[in-house]
Amino acid sequence: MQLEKYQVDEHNQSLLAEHKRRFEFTAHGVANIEDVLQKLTAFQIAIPSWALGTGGTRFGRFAGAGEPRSLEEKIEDIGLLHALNKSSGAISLHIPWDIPKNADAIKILAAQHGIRFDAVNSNTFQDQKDQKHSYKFGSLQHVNKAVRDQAIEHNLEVIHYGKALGSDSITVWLSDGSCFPGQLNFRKAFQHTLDGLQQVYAALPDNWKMFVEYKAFEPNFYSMTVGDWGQSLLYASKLGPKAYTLVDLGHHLPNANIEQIVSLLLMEKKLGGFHFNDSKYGDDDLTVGSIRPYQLFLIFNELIEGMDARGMNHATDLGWMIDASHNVKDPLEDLLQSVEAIKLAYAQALLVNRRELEQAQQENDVTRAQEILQAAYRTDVRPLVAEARLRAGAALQPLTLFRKLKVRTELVKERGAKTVATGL
Ligand code: RM4
Ligand code: MN
Ligand code: MN
Repeated sequence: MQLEKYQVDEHNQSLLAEHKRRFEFTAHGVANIEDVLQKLTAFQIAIPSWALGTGGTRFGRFAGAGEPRSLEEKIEDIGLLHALNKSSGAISLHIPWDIPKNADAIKILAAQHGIRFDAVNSNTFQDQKDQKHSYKFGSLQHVNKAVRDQAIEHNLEVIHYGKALGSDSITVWLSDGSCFPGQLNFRKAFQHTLDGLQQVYAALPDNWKMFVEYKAFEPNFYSMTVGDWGQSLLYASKLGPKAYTLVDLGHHLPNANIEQIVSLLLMEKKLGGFHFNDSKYGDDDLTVGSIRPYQLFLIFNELIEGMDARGMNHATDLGWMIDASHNVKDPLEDLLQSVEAIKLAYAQALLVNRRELEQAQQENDVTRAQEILQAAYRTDVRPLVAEARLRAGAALQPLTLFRKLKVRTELVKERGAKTVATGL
């Protein structure tokens, strides 16, 4: 299914008068409105290839209908999202769930939808059919060199696929760790992992980055070999300037101060990218902004502060990706909601009066500091994000239009009701 421009235009026309009223009301109070709108338009969020189908838990998976059956159909799905919001102009591939068999054809298809290739992801947390050695007891950390070599080889293959598609980064998330005390020699596990990552790092093309993603627990429940930002930073520092820490919002212990982590990583020039999602308990992979929108705003507040301090480009200097799982909602609707939540938090953070905040901090005026942050957070920025979309040729209300055009029904007609996408 392809969205036609006239469909977006008709939708926008019907909402335009009301939108203008609301936009002018909010814009009135924003001194640098054009700058804010331009930044919002430039900000793109990569969609993970593994999140276009219905996800599951270890208890079961309730497949949706009309799920993409191939990488081509996944790209078409992201094309639909991007046509609706002009904010999802990138895809992040997970190998081997989505192997581009004909890279040139895939590249052309993506370009037709205005989509580029973001970080490629390796997978050494599952055993694949015909795989020689098992990852049951880890991959890069493994006591057996043959297993480690196999995992290194896989990462090199992922880089190879990424190169063919014009990607410029690899995300390595390892499920390595241990489930019971005594199972693992922590020091040896770290050294093996470092050695493996060094070999992968050595194969990176000059313009590439490597993102080392950490996670506090699961699937290993006693220790994780890249368990927190300290360990990730240690690897990234030892690896070299092309290696960075990747922050996945769901990968922390409860109540971790993620905004502080972000601020310090940025200061150290070691923050590379983000996996957005939301959670109540752990790696819940829920819709961004559905549980803790204020925390998301505070994270963006530190991102902007830290990036501006270093003169970084908000849109291009870090990797912005969603990493979510859609167990009960339509994946495309869920992704539209997530992208919207990210943009709202970004817009709110752009409204923070930084000069006044700095002054309040200097004067230890704690009350004023809170007022400044919350004044920005409590601004209804939905009309600003909608205006940025309108100017980019997207829909004023992507979700409304998605439902009005019965996109999922169309996809079911094309693909059938019993389709299952690759992924978790
Ligand atoms: C992990 C982690 C990785 C993702 C896999 C599917 O928990 O978040 O980024 O690639 O899940
Ligand atoms: Mn992740
Ligand atoms: Mn995760």
